[in-house]
Amino acid sequence: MAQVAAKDLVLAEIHPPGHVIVQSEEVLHSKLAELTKGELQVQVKHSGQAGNEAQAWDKVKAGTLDIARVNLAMLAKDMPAVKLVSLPYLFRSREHMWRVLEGEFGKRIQSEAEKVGAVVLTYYDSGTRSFYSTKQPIRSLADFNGLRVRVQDSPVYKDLILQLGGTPVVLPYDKVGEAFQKGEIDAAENNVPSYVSSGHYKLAKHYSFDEHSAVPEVLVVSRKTWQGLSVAQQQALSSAAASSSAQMKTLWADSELQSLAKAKKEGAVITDKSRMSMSGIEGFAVKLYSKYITDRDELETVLSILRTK
Ligand code: BDP
Repeated sequence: MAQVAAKDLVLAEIHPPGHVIVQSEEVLHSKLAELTKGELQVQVKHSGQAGNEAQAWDKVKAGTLDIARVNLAMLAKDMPAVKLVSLPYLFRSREHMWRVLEGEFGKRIQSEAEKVGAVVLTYYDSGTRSFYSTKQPIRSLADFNGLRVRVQDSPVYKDLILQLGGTPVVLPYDKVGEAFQKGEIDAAENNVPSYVSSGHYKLAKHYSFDEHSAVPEVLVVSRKTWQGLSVAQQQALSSAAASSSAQMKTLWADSELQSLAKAKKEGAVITDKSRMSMSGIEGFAVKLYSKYITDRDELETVLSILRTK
């Protein structure tokens, strides 16, 4: 087969340098250059230079962007399996989540991605997501009453906020700070590294550790780009992606700790899970589960996730 010429693959990333995800993409870059002796390079377009997540995902599907790093929750509209994995309180632990992604369920995600024109390269940790608010801490279900809560563009999260009694406001990540400043939203939710790196901790200083979801990050390459690579290049890209994900696993916990320390030092008020009274939340979760588990197969899938040791 003819040798494929040296090329740059553009990777769209919304986070700025210094974020643990960007650090992991730098590992991807150097590992790939090393494995292909510079023949294949990843150019990380950080800070949203190549568009927001929804735009990047659309371009990957259309084959006009090589690689996107997005939060898996953003793919829920196109991939039924993602709706299931976005359900709150699904994973018992980070280890549980990884075993699910690396098992049968991961294969289903892969095949659903392929149907819409993308290949899953790897996943990255994203910790757990919790709510944060401007005026007062969220400590119980009653605190959601009338609250305008920014969510990612995912039907599951819109429904979660509605169930809790708040008003969901869908906004791209880069518009959240402005919406807080203009008083258009009262709350949002994210993991601690993103809460801090985005500067949201300065605008909404009450962070309440309810840890309602744990949806990983995903690295997807367009089918068009994938098919334009030689088999050796595909293997190098997969292997470099796996190395960057492994490296990220070692960086994540530290990034959470450092971000939390910074937020606290600069005035964020953290409410621990033990100080929150979210009793009754199971009732809302059940309603959400029954809406999204639409048939026997989906039920089997969710049960097999829950049964994964
Ligand atoms: C961050 C994820 C990013 C999400 C963002 C958000 O890394 O991919 O899209 O949250 O809330 O933690 O939009």
